[in-house]
Amino acid sequence: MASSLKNLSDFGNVEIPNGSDMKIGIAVAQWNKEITDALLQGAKNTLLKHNVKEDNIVTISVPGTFELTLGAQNLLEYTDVDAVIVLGCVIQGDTRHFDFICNSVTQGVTELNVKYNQPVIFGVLTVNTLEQAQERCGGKLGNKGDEAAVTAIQMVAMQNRLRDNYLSNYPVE
Ligand code: DLZ
Repeated sequence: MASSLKNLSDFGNVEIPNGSDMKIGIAVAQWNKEITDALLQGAKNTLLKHNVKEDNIVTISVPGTFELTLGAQNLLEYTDVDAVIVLGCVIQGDTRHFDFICNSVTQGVTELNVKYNQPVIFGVLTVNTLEQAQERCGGKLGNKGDEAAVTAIQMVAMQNRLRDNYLSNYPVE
């Protein structure tokens, strides 16, 4: 589970699909803004690198990671995005806030995937220290925003492939 050996921006030899026809929503939390701004930059750069058009990236901002679930739901409900990426950073403190926020957003995002049958990608750093976050938003362990962007493209491509194959085998009369 630990990512100490994994660089979040290194996808090895995996072939990444072309995102030129994809529309991607991003909900980004304002808490720990220095970190989430860097996650957003990484995600956007990676989407653009894989040919997602700038106009097809819809970004909204929410106060904290707890609000990411509703932000993502609103993107799915009121826009025509193919997938949503949620970006946040929760840093362990002295109280139990960390656990409640992490549990809430993981459960919320999981439920949205199933409820909407659309990819909602988990780009939230859940770390013990600010230094660990800095390492994962463009530092020595890469950028979780990059990983989330590639995952979004892969999941949209997977869904498109299934739909296309199904329709070519079972055309609508
Ligand atoms: C309150 C709070 C705390 C203590 N820590 C964080 C954090 O590390 N990362 C984050 O994204 N948000 C934090 N928040 C704010 C909550 O996510 C939420 O915005 C508030 O509880 C209001 O619902």
